[in-house]
Formats: sequence, structure tokens, C-alpha cells
Amino acid sequence: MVAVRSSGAATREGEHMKDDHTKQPEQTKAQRRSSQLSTVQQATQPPGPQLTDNLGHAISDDQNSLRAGVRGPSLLEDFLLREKISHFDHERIPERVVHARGAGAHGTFQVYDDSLAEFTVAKVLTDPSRQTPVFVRFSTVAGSRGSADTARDVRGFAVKFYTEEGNWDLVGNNIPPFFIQDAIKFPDLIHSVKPEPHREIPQAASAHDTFYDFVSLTPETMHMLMWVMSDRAIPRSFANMEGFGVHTFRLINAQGQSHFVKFHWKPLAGLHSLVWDEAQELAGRDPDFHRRNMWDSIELGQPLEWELGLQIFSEAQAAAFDFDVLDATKLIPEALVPVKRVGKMTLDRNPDNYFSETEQVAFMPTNLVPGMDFSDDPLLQGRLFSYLDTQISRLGTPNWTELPINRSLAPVANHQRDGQMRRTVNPGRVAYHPNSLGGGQPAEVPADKGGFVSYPEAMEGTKIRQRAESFADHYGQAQLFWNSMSPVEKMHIVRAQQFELGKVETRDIRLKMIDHLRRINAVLGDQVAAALGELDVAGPLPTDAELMKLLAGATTPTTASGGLQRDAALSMVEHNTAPPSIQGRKVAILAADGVRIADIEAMKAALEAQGALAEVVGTHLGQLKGEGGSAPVDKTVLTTPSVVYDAVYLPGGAASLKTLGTLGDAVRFVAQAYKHGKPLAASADAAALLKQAGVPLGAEQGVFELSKASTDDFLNGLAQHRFWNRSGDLVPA
Ligand code: HDE
Repeated sequence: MVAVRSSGAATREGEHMKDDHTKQPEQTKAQRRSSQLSTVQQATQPPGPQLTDNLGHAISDDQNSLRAGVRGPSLLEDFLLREKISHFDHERIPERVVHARGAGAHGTFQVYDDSLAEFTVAKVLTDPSRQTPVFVRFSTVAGSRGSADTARDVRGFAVKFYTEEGNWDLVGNNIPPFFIQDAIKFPDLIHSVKPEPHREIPQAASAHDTFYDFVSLTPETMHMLMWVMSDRAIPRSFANMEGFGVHTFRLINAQGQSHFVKFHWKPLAGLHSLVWDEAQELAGRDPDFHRRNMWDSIELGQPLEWELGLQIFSEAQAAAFDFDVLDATKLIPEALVPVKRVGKMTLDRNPDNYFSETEQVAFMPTNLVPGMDFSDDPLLQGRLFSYLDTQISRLGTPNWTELPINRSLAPVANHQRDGQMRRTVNPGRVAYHPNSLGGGQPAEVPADKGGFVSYPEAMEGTKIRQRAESFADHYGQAQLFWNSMSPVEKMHIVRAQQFELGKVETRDIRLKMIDHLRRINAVLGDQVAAALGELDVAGPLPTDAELMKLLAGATTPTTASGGLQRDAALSMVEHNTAPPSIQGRKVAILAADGVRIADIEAMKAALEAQGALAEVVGTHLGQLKGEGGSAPVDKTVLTTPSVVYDAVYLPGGAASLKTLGTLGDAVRFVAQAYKHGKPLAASADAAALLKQAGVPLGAEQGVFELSKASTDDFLNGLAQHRFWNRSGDLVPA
């Protein structure tokens, strides 16, 4: 046995010994091999930074802990082992209590012109020469940090603008109303939707008893619930979502006048969603579907883009609405106050490190710049407290503002000092204000020089715990939303609610929910009741196609909607103002050995010419040997299902198609693409495979047989995204 060394320079001494193993009689062959290995690695490694511990000491051996003899116990003095393990032990910080699962990207924002100057002095909104850096984090609300991206849920849409006047955080969602009116109900809402506490089930899902217990007893949730049951809650990608600031805020102009404002993000890639069956499948097959898509798009040089839109309105206009603009369960229909598009945000840079940036980014609705202010929305008012509190808990210190991702670009100077992990080194003896010893610095900034001044809103009132009467209508805007949906969107809402309540085990809760749904729309309520066995119906329940017909005319007279019966802007189908495009779409070319290589090459070229991505999904990795050459395979049917693609192409080649027909995974690949409403293109000799998958041919239904239809027809079908007119339940015969 080697005696325990007292020297503090154990590693360096060890290194000496490795050089001359005659001095190290106990060194085993294996140890010599590992030492040689690290010497070889060092010799072949390109020049670069050397491996050190956290205080800069160079490390000679990162493969072996220090032991008393090669087979002996590890030594307490091994500071390298202890530092490494100890740091590892502390790698996690508390995940966000809500919005734990998220992905972020960097980019810029720029306004088009100075036309907002009549409403605000905020430079970020009025100076078209400024490119303001932004960091955006998208998230789901209910799931843990490791949950699936495609859960049915509202998405967080949080934007940090690093403006020259300090950070502005627009911490919004992809759904314009919120569940509750008063911040005091937020912990209850979240406790109800999170996994049930006794057994921590279910993960990232609202379809369970406690959530519906809470919402069935809280009718103000009904409007947002309709949105969460709609296609909005299962977006195709982050780039295909709208964003909303949700609350009413204020804009303040140079004269100190206030206007109310609602913030919107309009996606330039258009609005698109998944279907529920696909979303569930993706949750298992690719839980990172959304974050992967954003990452890949940016790496491919296809940035994500939104226009910032503003609904600006006066207090007088607000007072005339039959709903209250301070009630976050209401939106302002675009038909009443149009959205003015004022600038563009581009996300074009992936983070370098998920933890340092996306995990440690800390948003706060209190981060405003001069020219903006809050409203008295009681939900917003509660948020103004919550976010700073939560950042201190998550990041462990009030000095989280010094982290690179949170730091303001505007210089920071004040008398706040010390605290855990303080990075700033403040020189001098003065840490108070007023002071004369420090020349009165840093000095307060008057309003006309850019100092923040709160809008001097007149206040009076009795101290009271009471909801305003003007917040009382809980169904009107739920009805407006329902009325505004296209038949397929209504059908999806019915199916979603049938699914969710079908998972609720307590009958009394289901009955309460049916009652709420009937108030929103009788056909909606009845269809859900029928699926729950609470309504006697003759014959089988309607198929998707039958349901769409049934729902087409099913509307309800609305209230609290400014006199509107519907607003086209609420429908994803009708509101898709972006021009049809296939940019960023992903198409699977499904093939086996024997494929006609020219077919693959022609389709790839056609797709790539318009910014879409083609991947060959084969039966094995490597090269497919085919008619006229070979083609590289990107993925296999074993690892990759059709749910990760927007469309499927079956190139020709009899042997290829025959092989695919013998593989359950391949047949399912085609059948699922059809079931999910996706366009399919096929060479003439693929008819047998299509039949086997139960897919009927027909260009009107998005199945393009390329001897009859052209590749362009298929590309146009792809730009249309989905084909909802397929007969039956989108189930292959
Ligand atoms: Fe949040 N919310 N929230 N929220 N919220 C958080 O802050 C809270 C609400 C939103 O990507 C937490 O940093 C309360 C509405 C987003 O990092 C926490 C209330 C809207 C994100 C918190 C609300 C949001 C959060 C958890 C009711 C849409 C993720 C971690 C009064 C306008 C930001 C954190 C990110 C995160 C509290 C309601 C959006 C606990 C008390 C309404 C996008 O502070």
C-alpha cells in the first residue's frame, strides 16, 4: 500500500509519478493504460483552454479519484473530486412554480416608424432607428421542467426588451384572456391544475378532477377554458402562435396623457395547430417537439418573426364597453378596437447555454420603461408583487439582476449593496442618498430627462374586498369565442371537452361542467353530455364530419362583447392573415431500398426551393440503394413517426413500396399522416400501399397522386397545412 501523502499538491506529484512508473510499484496495468490514454489525448488535442478546477488550478487527471492504493478507499483530501461532486450536487435551482417547461431565443425588435409618439414617449416604441435586443422564452404552464412540449395548455410568451432606458418585460401568453380575475385566486387555480398532490398525477394535463372541480366552481374561468380547449392550446410551433399581453396597460405621452393599450404579437408564419391525437403521440415520440423546431429553424437560418400589434383606446371608449377592460378574463374584440401593427420582432440566435440563459432568465411585469404604466387590473396588480418574490426564491439572491441574461443594457447606479453572489464592486464610502460626500451621486432623474414617473391617476374609494359588478358576466365572451369558431374548430372544442371531462372521475363535477357548457352553447353542452352518458341519444355519436355539420349553425346570443355576435379575429382559420407559405415545413420522403432515386431528388429540390425541409425516412440508416443510384437516409421508421412531419411523400420504385407494405411502422406512418389531416403525395405505383393504409386518393382531400396532380398542387396543399374535409373521423377505412 502507498502511504497517505501529506502533500497538498497530490495531483501534481501524481503526474510526476506517472512519468516514471518505476517509482510507483503498485500502479496496475489498467492504471498505466488510463494514464497513457490521457497523455495520448493531451498529445493529440488541438491547442485550447486547459482543464482547471473552479479556482484556476490546472488538472492533470480527471479520470481517477485519489485513492489510498489502486484498490483502496478514496481520500478526503481529494479536493478535485470533492469540488466536482459538490458543484454537481448543487446544479439544480427550483424550477418555476408555473411555466417550468420552456425554451428561449435571442433576437431584435424594431418599430416601423414614429407614429406612436402621440401616445408614448417610450423610445423602444417610437424610434425606428433603434434595434432593441430581445430574449424570448416560450413555455407551458402546468407541467414540470421535463414535461412534454405538446401538452394541452396555454403557452407563455415572455419577451425581455433590453432597451436603452432599461429592461421592458412583456410577460404574456398565447391566449388573450386569463382564467381568473383576481390574483388572490392564482395559487388555487395552479394547485388545481398541477398534478394532484397525494400521488402527483397527472403530469402536464388539465384533464383531471381537481382542475375541473375548481373551474366548475369558478365560472369566471369559462372564457379562457374555451380557448384552452381550442386548437390554440396545441400549437404547431412557437412561430405559429399569437402572443398577448393579456392585461390592459397604459401608454403615456410627452404631455403626460394616458391611453389604454393591449399588446399583441402577430406571427408572420401564420397561425397553425396540431391535432390532439398527434399532440399526444408527440408527447411520447418527441417531447421536445417545439423547442427542437425553434432551435432547428434558427440554425437553418429561418428566423421566427412576429409583428407587435397595439390596441389603443381611451378611458372614455373603455367606459362605454359592456365589459370591464380591467377584467383579465375579457379581451377587446379586434372588431371593436383594431390592432395597429407597429414593428417587428425577429428571433434569430439560439442561446449558448440553456441553464445560464433560458433557465436563469427572470421576467417581471414590473419592468416597464418611461412612456408606459400599469392599469388597476387586480390580476396584474398581484403579478406586480409575485415576480420579484419568485426570482429571489428561484435564483437565491436579490443580485439576480447581475446575471448576464437579466442585466440591463442601460447603466445601473444606485445605493443597493451586498447580498449573496454580489458581482458589482462598488468603490467609495458612500452608499446612501442624499449624500454630499459622494457629490450627491447617483442623482435622481427628473421626468423630462427620462426618470420614471407613475401616471397620476386620481384615486378614491372605500377599503373593501369585493369584485366589481362590471366583472360579473362570465359567459358572454365564452359565447363570442364559440360563435367565432369555424365548424372544424368547434368540432375540436367539443372533442377536447369530451376527452377532458371523460377523464374526470367524479360525476358531480362532470354534471356541473355540462351545465356551464350548455350555457355557452346548447349543442356544445349536449354533445359533451352525450359522450359522458348524460344524454340519451338514438344511434351512435356523430362522427367528426357529422359533428361539423351539426355545429356549423350552433351559435348563442352574446353579452359583454361590445354588441358583437362574432369576431373573425378569434378564429385561427379565418384570422390566418399570413400569406400561405411552405417555408419551414418538414416533409417525410418515405422509402426503402429499390426506391426511384430521381423521384427523391426532384421532390427534395422542389421543397427546398421554397424553404421547406425534406427528410428521407428509410427502413435503415446509411444509404438507400435504388433505381438509378442511391440516396442518404435521414431518419428511420423505427425512430421517427409521421407526427413530426407536416406531410408525407411516397416516391416510386416497386421494391421500395413492397417493402414498406410489409412493415407495420411504415403503414402506420402513412395512415397517421392521413388521420391527422396532412397532405400526402404519392407516385402512381404507391396505390397499393395507400390502400393498405386505408388512404383514399383525391386531391380535394389532400392526397395527390403525382401522375394526375402536379408537385405544385402538393406544395399548395402543404401551404394549406391540413385538410379538414376528409370524410369520417379522419380514420382510414
Ligand atoms: Fe405568471 N408567473 N402569474 N402569468 N407568468 C410566473 O414567475 C403569477 C399570469 C407568465 O418564461 C412566475 O418567473 C401570478 C398571467 C409567464 O420565465 C410567477 C399570477 C400571465 C411566465 C408567476 C400570474 C402570466 C410566468 C413563475 C396571477 C399572462 C413565465 C416563475 C396574478 C399575462 C415567464 C416566474 C418565463 C411566470 C406568478 C398570472 C404569464 C410565480 C401570481 C395573467 C409567461 O411569479
